[in-house]
Amino acid sequence: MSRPDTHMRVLFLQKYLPAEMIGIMYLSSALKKAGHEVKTQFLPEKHWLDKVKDYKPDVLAYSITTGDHLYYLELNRRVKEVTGAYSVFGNSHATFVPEMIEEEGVDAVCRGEGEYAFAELCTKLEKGLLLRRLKNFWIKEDGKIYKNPVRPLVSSLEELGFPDRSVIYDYGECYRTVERKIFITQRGCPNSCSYCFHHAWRDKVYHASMKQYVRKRSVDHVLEEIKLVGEQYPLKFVHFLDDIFNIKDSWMEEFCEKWPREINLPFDVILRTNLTTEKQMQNLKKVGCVSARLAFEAANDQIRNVVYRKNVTLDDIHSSSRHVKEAGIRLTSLQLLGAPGGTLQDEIDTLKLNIDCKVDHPWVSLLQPYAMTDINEYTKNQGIAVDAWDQFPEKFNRTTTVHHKHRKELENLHKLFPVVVRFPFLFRMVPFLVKLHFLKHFYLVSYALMTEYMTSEQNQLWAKSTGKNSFLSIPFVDWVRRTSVKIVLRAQEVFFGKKFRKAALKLKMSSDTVVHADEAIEN
Ligand code: B12
Repeated sequence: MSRPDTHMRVLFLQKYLPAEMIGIMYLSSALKKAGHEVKTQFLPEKHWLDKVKDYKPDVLAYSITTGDHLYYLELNRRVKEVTGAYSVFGNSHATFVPEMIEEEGVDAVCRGEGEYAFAELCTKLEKGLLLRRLKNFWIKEDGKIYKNPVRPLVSSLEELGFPDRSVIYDYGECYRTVERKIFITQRGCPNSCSYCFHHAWRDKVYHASMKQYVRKRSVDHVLEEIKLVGEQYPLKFVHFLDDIFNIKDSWMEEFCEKWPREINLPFDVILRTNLTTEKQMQNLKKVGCVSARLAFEAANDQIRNVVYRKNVTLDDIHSSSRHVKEAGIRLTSLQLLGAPGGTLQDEIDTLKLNIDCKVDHPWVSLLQPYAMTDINEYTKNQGIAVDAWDQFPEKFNRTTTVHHKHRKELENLHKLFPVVVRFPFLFRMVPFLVKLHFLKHFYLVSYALMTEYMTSEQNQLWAKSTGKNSFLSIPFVDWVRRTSVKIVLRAQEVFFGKKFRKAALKLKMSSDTVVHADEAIEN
């Protein structure tokens, strides 16, 4: 398999997603530093298998989340058959369900952070050394499975250098050409929300302290990366995808002081409600923040703080929303419907909370109790969770894998949610409307159209902030254009197969300003 005079050729096989993959970029950077060659093959793409064969990879790499793991396992079997290469899986699903090592075709499963682990694996493979004691890996060798502990977390993110964007941008044209790019300034989170991966990653995989787990890059390091990316690629809008951008007040102050001088581009952020202050919002607005996301999750205190362990008050939600709105920043909220033990009225209260907070763009998900999270144990103990990860949907915003008495009403409410936030006069009818199950397709269409319209509003904001506002960015015009193109592409996809999927994604990349958004009509 390995050529005597050379390094390993690593090939990431990756589905097109609505945003570029920072994890793969970091891995590529570490692999290249260790002397290996790295490439990404995006899917679906014409003649992709021929391209894979031409590259002659030594190592096949997959970055997988729960819901798309079956797709990648099947893909790997197919590619392994024709290349005979060594296969390595990483990311959340691999970390939390390492038992996937038992699957046919899987050679190694990486748990946790992969930079040093993956580079070491490739170097050992190249030298023909034993792999069985390699930290972070559950690994097959000589017909046996070895389960190794993780190495310590990376202590300073800066020692990793910048993520290697070329590994994505060179092979995924739509990621390179889009002028809105993702940046991540930290790893870890000090909170223990029961539905999120952080507490499981921190306490159950790493057994790490808060200090070890929560790491933030310096403002200068972040700004330097953005500057470099701007020199090499089209960049007009910065999308900070940190789980909590305002985690450290002093960092925020330094950021707001340096940003206009050094970068001066519009950007958006995700904030935590109980850390969001009026002063912060005024400062963020001044330096170019146009949109902010706040996670509400649920209006009911018991659900939000006991079941979800969010640890924020209703007052925090109201005041942070007010600060965002008063600063003139577009407010997006996130909620997680379908909490175990919640009643339909609890969900309706969350809808009301969004109306009261005058949310511009509500994002609504249905709870998925992912592996190793505490909410998973909770739902399992109550006997209301599905027990097989293979039943998880690829996206968390359509159906729930938790059983509820009022499941159908819940799914209707999910579809009505953005419509009612926008047209609050409908609110009083909601308890009645959710029971009209024969209207569920109508609700789905209204949901799709409403979320598309909200995305068009977001697009206009983006166009205005980057000086590209025109007749075409008027929300109604953008909405008609994108919706009709999507309908045509969707129809072509249904009738002529997957080859139109890439065109649909390209449209999404070029016109949406949001990621993690409900993929409306494309679903
Ligand atoms: C950006 C992001 C996205 C982006 C890009 C996703 C991507 N694949 O990179 C978009 C918007 C497309 C997205 C979509 C979704 N996401 Co998302 N996303 C994130 C987010 C906020 C940051 C990811 C990131 O870049 N982290 C920084 C990098 C450096 O870390 P990393 O990606 O974990 O990679 C490291 C390790 O995991 C490992 N590693 C990763 N891949 C590999 C591969 C190999 C071979 C090896 C050896 C190691 C390795 O090494 C990397 C470097 O240390 C995370 C939450 C978070 N804070 O991490 C959620 C998260 C990954 N998303 C999540 C979910 C649920 C989704 C969706 C299902 C949501 C939906 N639409 O319904 C989809 C699924 C899409 C998909 N198929 O991947 C969950 C996954 C839970 C799970 N158990 O699987 C997370 C953990 C959020 C959460 N709070 O629970 N997401």
